[in-house]
Amino acid sequence: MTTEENLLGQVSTSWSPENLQTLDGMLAGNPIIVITAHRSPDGDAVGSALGLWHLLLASGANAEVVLPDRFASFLDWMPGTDSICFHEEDSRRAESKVAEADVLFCLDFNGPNRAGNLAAAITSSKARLVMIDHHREPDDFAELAISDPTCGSTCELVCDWALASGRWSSMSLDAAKCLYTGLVTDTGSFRFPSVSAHTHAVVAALLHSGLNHAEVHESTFDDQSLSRVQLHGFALSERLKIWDEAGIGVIALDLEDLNRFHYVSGDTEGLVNRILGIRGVEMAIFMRESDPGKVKMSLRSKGNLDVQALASQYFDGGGHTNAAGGVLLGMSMADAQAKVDEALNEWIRS
Ligand SMILES: [Mn+2]
Repeated sequence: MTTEENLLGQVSTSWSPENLQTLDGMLAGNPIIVITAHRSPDGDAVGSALGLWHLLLASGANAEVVLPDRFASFLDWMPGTDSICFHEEDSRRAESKVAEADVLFCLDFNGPNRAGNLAAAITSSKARLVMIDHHREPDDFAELAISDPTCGSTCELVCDWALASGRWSSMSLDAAKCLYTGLVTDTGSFRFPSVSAHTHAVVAALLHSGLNHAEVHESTFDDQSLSRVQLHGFALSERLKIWDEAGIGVIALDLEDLNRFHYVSGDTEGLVNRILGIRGVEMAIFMRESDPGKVKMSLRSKGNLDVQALASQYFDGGGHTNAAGGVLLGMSMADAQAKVDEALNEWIRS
């Protein structure tokens, strides 16, 4: 038995024989395929989109990747990024591609509103929609919805599809690199509870296909600018507030802080996990003023502490039990911090 065959019994149950058959039917007859992912695409969004794209191209499909906006530069190395059409750079072209698609893959998001400015094009597209995602509480918008909130990454679900549909032989080195990137970034380098034996088995299968995982890790994590590293140092030493009793750590960076360290998109990635790494901290919150009057939030937690519930109740957000995001609109950083203090006090009391 090959490694791939050994894995087949463990693929996400979302890939039922019926779902596999439905997707096979959708892909028959050389349709125009467009692959998209959520706005502010992260490693899993870009990785799953490009990974699926490479897999489909290898079997001769007519496929393109269209994303709402750019991703952080630490993902620029991924094979295929030059071919992506970005809505924020050419909205007309992006919208017409989505409109003319026969099959539209929606990866790593579970409702059109998560696709930013592409949302309207997705909703009005004549394409048959396929959602592949692992966030909780999906909207009912896709003809075929593969939703597995127990799975650590969308890339794992795409790997499962390659295994279960018999397309693993199309797994090129480029596809493997992209999919591994999502597997490693969305699991905090395989540390979150969502990581399973199957996750590691999928990685083993990628390694059997020739993947150099160390190279992916270096390209993704060991290529940071000095100013980014210094921004992290500043944030941790000057902007971290610890709620000792509650085991909560909060970092807030305003535009002035960010400008001082020549902030570019992606520079604060990972900072929230540094907070969570502090002894006694069970919940980490990172706040960043992205525009005047707009504060973006990242939340992380240990164990069963549910930051998704906190984010959806107070910060107009959502995500997973241990990793969530949110946003506060129409307030200064000082107001946003007051709002967070108030929410946390209420949360602790409840
Ligand atoms: Mn994801």
